[in-house]
Amino acid sequence: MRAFLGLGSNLGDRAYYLSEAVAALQRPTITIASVSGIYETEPWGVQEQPMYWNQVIEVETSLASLDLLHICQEIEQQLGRVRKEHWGSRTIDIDLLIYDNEVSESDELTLPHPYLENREFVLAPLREIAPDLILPSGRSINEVFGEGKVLPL
Ligand code: PH2
Ligand code: MG
Ligand code: MG
Repeated sequence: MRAFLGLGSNLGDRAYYLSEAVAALQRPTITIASVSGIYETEPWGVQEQPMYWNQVIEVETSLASLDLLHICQEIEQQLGRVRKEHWGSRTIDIDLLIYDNEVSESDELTLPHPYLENREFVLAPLREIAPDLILPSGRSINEVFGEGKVLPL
């Protein structure tokens, strides 16, 4: 299956956490198909926190969506993520944005990611690596712009 993952970091060495997350995702069941550039982005939601660095990657995986989610969560743990405030600062966040055409609303996982089309910090890197993508709303990624300033590094 093809999936897109959103990576974000706004605590500590942001470049280190992003590159460690990409490296840790590489395993027999997950192939990294493309990696966007890094974008410096203003915090979305809770504004009083440091600037984020965000990146989106495309993966090809034999894992079911929940298994992929659990691997993302394990990697967040390994990279020192501490969950405090909702939408608060974090060393690394790995979100499952899109998993094939799967639509789900379980307690654990909502697919596609509920704020995908509102967040420019997700849309800009996604547009870079998947310019032909049709978003869950049925619109082309090239005609949808979210909120928040983003600056390619
Ligand atoms: N993640 C959030 C909340 N706000 N803002 C930016 N710019 N980048 C993020 O990755 C981000 C955010 C919750 O996951
Ligand atoms: Mg997130
Ligand atoms: Mg998350």
